[in-house]
Amino acid sequence: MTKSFSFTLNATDGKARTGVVATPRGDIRTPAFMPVGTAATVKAMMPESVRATGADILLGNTYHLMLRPTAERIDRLGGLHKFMNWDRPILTDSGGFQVMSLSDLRKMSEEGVRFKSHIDGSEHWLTPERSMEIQKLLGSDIVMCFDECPALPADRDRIASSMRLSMRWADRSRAAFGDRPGHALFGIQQGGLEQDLRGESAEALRAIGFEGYAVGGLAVGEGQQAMFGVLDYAPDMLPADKPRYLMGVGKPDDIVGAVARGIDMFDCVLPSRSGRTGQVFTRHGVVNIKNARHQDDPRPLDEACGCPACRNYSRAYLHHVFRSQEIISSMLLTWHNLHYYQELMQGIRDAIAEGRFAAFQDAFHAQRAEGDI
Ligand code: PRF
Ligand code: ZN
Repeated sequence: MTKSFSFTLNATDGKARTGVVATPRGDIRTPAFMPVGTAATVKAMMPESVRATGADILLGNTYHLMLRPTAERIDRLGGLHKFMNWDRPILTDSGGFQVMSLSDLRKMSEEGVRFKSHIDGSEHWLTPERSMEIQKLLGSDIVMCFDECPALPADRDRIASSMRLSMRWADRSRAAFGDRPGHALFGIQQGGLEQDLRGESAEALRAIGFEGYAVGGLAVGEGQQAMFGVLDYAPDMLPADKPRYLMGVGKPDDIVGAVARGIDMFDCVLPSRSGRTGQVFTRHGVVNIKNARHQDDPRPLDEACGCPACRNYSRAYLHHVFRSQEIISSMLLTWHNLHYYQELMQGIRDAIAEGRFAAFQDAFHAQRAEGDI
């Protein structure tokens, strides 16, 4: 018998929750942070290194993989897990959001979206049905509905009609996904910053029924205050017994604030991308390794961090290899950043389990207020 997909809540503290999403490929401890492996790699990291940072699950992208090397090729080669040498769970985004942000010459209709590849200008179609087919060919464990996410600010009519289109696409995604034991389909709530539209969207998704629910359409230019304003009510509109995933978020303080409002899963390019641009996350805030103040500094990036960059190298060395554009710079800084994020998530999970999440939040903000010394 195939092991099934399930979500178990172990503890709550205020609105914050900790639990486990169980899948046939392994457990995902929540609140969870998913490193982004867009093109079948978490850039600058071996999969075993990503695992060593504490990641339980990676995110992959329909949009990028359908264009190169194509979903059919990955399927012929045994699926995405084998292709990229990651045997734990993979969540794939459905492509709609990336088409909007990356492709050229998009044409939207009820049926789906036609677009030109940002790589070679070739023409492609994505529909809810094709997105489900691609995510199946990839072998994704958690499949996302095909949706549309308008950039903010947008007027209310545009937000409403886009949300309603996404809900019709959610219905088509559910039908096309079919019956796949051990695999999950997540719905995506839209509705911008409008409480009633968020409610209408949640209602539509609950009527269809999903294994998990994402809050989409945030972190698209509205700012943290407005995002938290929506998160004050949006997670409560989604079923309490299913995982809730905030897509594309975020900075460490976004994550802490979203967990406090009832979110269980996150993904963001920030730790990996910043690793390649010299931005380093520490418990005292962001450090830019490019800064000349590091060039003679024999201390590690973060005394308290157990990652290879902090255990084995000085700030002076990390500064030097960054300035010299050496490949090891991206490797070490990405490792550190992913390690920082996973330690943050572990700290969050422990605090919720022990009923001290409010104190954890206070300590988190106090340490950052000290600044890097
Ligand atoms: N929809 C999808 N992917 C996403 C988003 C969305 O709204 C966001 C919004 N932050 C990031 N990634 N499908
Ligand atoms: Zn480190």
